[in-house]
Amino acid sequence: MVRRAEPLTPSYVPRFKSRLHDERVAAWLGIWLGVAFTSAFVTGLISHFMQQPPGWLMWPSRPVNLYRVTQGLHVIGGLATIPLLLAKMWTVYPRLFQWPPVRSVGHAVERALIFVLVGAALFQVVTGLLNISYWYAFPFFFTSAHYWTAYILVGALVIHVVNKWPKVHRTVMKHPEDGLNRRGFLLGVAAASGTVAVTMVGEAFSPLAKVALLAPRRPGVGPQGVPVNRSAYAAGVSLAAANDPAWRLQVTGRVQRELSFSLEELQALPSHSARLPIACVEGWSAGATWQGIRLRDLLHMAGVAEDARVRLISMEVRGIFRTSWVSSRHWHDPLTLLALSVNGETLDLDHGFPCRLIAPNRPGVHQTKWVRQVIVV
Ligand code: HEM
Ligand SMILES: Nc1nc2c(c(=O)[nH]1)N[C@H]1C(S)=C(S)[C@@H](COP(=O)(O)O)O[C@H]1N2
Ligand SMILES: [Mo]
Repeated sequence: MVRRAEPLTPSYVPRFKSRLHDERVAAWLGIWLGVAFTSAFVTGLISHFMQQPPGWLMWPSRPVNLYRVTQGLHVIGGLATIPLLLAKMWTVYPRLFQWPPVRSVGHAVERALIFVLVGAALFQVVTGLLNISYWYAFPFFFTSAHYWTAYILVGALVIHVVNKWPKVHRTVMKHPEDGLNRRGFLLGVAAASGTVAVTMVGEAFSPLAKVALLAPRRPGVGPQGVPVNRSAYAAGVSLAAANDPAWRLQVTGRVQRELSFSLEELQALPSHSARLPIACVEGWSAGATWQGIRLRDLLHMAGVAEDARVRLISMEVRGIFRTSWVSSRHWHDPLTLLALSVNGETLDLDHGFPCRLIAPNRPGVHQTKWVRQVIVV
């Protein structure tokens, strides 16, 4: 093949001799990152649409662990992507000094999009990492910024993949043999990524909880063996208020008869148990055995339409988690409980005493604690 002569490069443009800055390493890292970002996008959208379902969409309540798996994959997979992203940036950074910087309008656009791609990728992992570390250092609302940047990232990624596909095809698909130091570098990056994954995955997969050194929450660690996300103190719910003899659980709204129960009356109702996880949007999850009243039993006692939606209200006065919606699919599920106890003990105040929702395949933010009112709509 005849190559055009490279244009003369000015002397201030540095030269990079390492073979690790080559196309082949960049292509392999690119493939891995493409898979990782696609998985983050899909699982991220699942999380978004579980929390804000459009009118036509009703999530199934089974399998019970679905959200636990998708959100665990999102957060733990996302963190394992960081070493890949850093390695990729290091491999290709000599291109910043490429001469001439642009060859055509098309090339200029292509390069500009790479800056968008890198910026969006860094933004996603940095905001995600800060969010799960409870370090709200950014002045914007995490969820919206992270959500919209996902589309920018994926848009730029698709264009980038289309542009680079011939190169990937040439360097990766057609050359099965490889140099040792390239392979060693890629193995090292994969090992770094694997280490992050292994030291995180125990936050969702309890057999590995002991090695979850990087995880902010761990199954088994917390009152009654279940981690607590926001304590009663932080939510402004006092033991005195929860223990108040005047406390009632109310079932109101579009019902045939309004109901009101004291704690003793609730305890006297038929009780059921369910083995279900709390699966936090932050990626950690923990299974527990819950005991309490089926929400559907309460709603049938009150007399409601089969397709009614239900809104739960917490004793918590402020805070975005003080209410949540329960779809008809979810309240019909026999595993959906207003739990009074967990792992054989009366709920700890931090787990929502006197009464909290626990339902299958539902983000933790919607497992409302300290429920005091069930409103049928
Ligand atoms: C270190 C990497 C990452 C971490 C730790 C992380 C963390 C999180 C967390 C904690 C949430 C839940 C937000 C909430 O509902 O309150 C979330 C949602 C989401 N993430 Fe990520 N993320 C990471 C990377 C990514 C990447 C690379 C993408 C895009 C390809 C992405 C796209 C999304 C989307 C679309 C949502 C849904 C936002 C919503 O509910 O509106 N994330 N992420
Ligand atoms: N009223 C109320 N309910 C709440 C919360 C809250 O802050 N207030 N936190 C939610 C979140 S984010 C999670 S992950 C689960 C955690 O439940 P746990 O603290 O019992 O593990 O409760 C949910 N229910
Ligand atoms: Mo959560």
